[in-house]
Amino acid sequence: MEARLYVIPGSHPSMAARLMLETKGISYKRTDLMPVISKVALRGLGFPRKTVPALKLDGRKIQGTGEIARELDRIQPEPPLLPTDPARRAAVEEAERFGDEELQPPVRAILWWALRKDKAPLRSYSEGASLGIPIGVALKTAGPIVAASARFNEATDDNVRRGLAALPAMLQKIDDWIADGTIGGEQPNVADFQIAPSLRLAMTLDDLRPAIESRPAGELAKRLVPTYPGKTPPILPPAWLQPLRSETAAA
Ligand SMILES: N[C@@H](CCC(=O)N[C@@H](CS)C(=O)NCC(=O)O)C(=O)O
Repeated sequence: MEARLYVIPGSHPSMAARLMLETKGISYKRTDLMPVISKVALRGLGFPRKTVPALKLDGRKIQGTGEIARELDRIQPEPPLLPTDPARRAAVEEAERFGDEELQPPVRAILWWALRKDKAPLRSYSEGASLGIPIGVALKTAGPIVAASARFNEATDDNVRRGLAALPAMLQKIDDWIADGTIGGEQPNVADFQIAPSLRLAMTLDDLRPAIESRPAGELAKRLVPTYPGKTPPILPPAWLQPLRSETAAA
């Protein structure tokens, strides 16, 4: 089987796809793409949409974490990413949907907001990546890419404030799913792999890590994704972090 995964360094859904391939024991090659340029590259490669992760599997093109998970279960059923029991599958799919649609976007917006304010941490997110050009050159030309990514991902002040305010309830939801066994089991499922990388990416921001790392959600993220590239020193306005401060105090 020939597998090649197209990713953006530091991208949380890309990390989800990497973990899914690894848990299945499927060996694959990886192509690292720069954000924004990735959109053109993926269309040029014949993928129907413009986002990573995108997987070429024996010439077939599979795109998006959800599609990739289902295709991997089809070609390699063990260990399963989706449970077969209907009630359990519905619970896992709801947690997966939440991770994909509700958790991924604010984490992405918060990070691009921070990188637009200060591009210096960008280098840390490219650790271990191979972009086809020297990393120093890539970073020197990163200004327009960061600006465009912040725009595409709606990294406005209002949106980021809303995302930060919503985070405590999202973390509680994840802790509750861990407590009731929907996620956090010995054998990770599709929702574990969807949620943990987003938490892990959020934890690369010094502003967010204290509110996440010591609760069950943070423990799960560290267990499933022991290392994650990137580190952003404190940058968010303290007033915006107020909703998370009370979380840290309660933890
Ligand atoms: N919900 C989709 C999201 C995919 C997505 O939005 N990926 C981002 C990277 S995290 C992307 O490709 N963005 C294009 C860009 O940054 O230029 C999934 O889980 O596959």
